[in-house]
Amino acid sequence: MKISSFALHSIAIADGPLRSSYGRHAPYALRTIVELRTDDGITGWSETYGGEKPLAALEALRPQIEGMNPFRLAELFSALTNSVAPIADEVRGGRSQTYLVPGENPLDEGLRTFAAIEIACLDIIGKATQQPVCDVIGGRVRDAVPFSAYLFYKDAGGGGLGADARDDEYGEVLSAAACVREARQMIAQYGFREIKLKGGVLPPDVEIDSIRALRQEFGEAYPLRIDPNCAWSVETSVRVGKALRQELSNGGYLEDPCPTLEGMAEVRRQLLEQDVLLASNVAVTNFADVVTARDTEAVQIVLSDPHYWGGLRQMQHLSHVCGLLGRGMSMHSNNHLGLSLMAMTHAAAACANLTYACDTHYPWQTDRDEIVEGGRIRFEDGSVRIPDKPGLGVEIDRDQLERGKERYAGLEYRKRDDAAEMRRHVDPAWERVLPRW
Ligand code: GKR
Ligand code: MG
Repeated sequence: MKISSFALHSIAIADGPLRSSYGRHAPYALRTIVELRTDDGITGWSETYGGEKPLAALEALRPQIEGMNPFRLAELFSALTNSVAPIADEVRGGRSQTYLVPGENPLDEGLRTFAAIEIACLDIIGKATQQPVCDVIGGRVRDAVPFSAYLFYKDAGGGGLGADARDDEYGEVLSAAACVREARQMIAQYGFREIKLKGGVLPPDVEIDSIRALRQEFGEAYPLRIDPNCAWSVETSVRVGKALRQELSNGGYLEDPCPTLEGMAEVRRQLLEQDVLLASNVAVTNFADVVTARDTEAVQIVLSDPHYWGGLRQMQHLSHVCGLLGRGMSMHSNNHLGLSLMAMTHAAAACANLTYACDTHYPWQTDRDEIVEGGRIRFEDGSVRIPDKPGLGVEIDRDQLERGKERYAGLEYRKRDDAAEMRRHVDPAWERVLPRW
């Protein structure tokens, strides 16, 4: 079997004005859809980061992909991941995503690019062997994968522009009370059983109030996590950790409270008595970081993500390494459609050491943008079930794909820039300062 055609589709999907320490989301998020077709007529799909850079990295692989046997992935993996292009000192020093959004870290560019190809090849292999992807990679350990309610502070607005503007399902969310309302709505619709709040937006005391209000509303049956994406100093992180000691225990955690693994290690040392667990997708982005996280006890829970850890099989290795090193494992997300959701679901289904519900931005996207046939993926009690179908278990609606491409063509930007959005709409002098508090 050979790959006979390789197509890349750049799309834009409406996104609300969600806030984080990076700034504010633009009216559209960018994604790239990879389409591989084999000489015997099987099509495999995947979804990854959007915009010019990820597109160019994938396009550069065309000579290797065309004619490749989709079952033989090891050579491509080595070619893309065994050498790292020269990296600026400030990035190398951190080996992390502190100042960059996931999808932009030059250290894992090869892994991201490989992942997009691997996932589409696994879709082909599943369709060729009539097996779901999670069973192709060694077999599922669960039939359904739990996700968490991913709450964001946000300005009013539902995303999209002009005639394409979307309804604002959740309204403005800039207080503890609004946060509870958002959670109620999201949980009623999807049935999530764990809650994550994206913090680092409002002064820490307001965010402490939000977590307390969520605990009061939902009780201990709903574990809570908060992720300020490095917006706090070590001192503030320790203060918040102490204040939220009870709320963040019993299956919850404090995610990337401050910059760097060294900072996290100090936070954990000072919170030892409170036993607040620390999680990371910013300071821990590769296997070497996991070892340092264990040696220094900086991080107890690693956030995986097939999109930048190198695909589904690397996620399984990570799950094994986390088990060996006594780390828990959860999953990170960025804005995505159903194709990514299914890749995340298959990956998580085949990871024995996944110990927490996965993150997903899926509730922030709408039916109008979904490109999988049949519309939005359904959640049952906060979980996505592995479909009884080969491959990833979804097909692509080509009309919807075309609409996504038209939206992308009409946009002026080709890269995520949350700081620029913040300056445009909230504060003309806004800069990303870490730590801010
Ligand atoms: O969507 O603004 C966002 C998030 O802040 C996202 O970019 C992060 O990558 O969800 C992510 C996280 O957990 O850090
Ligand atoms: Mg995070």
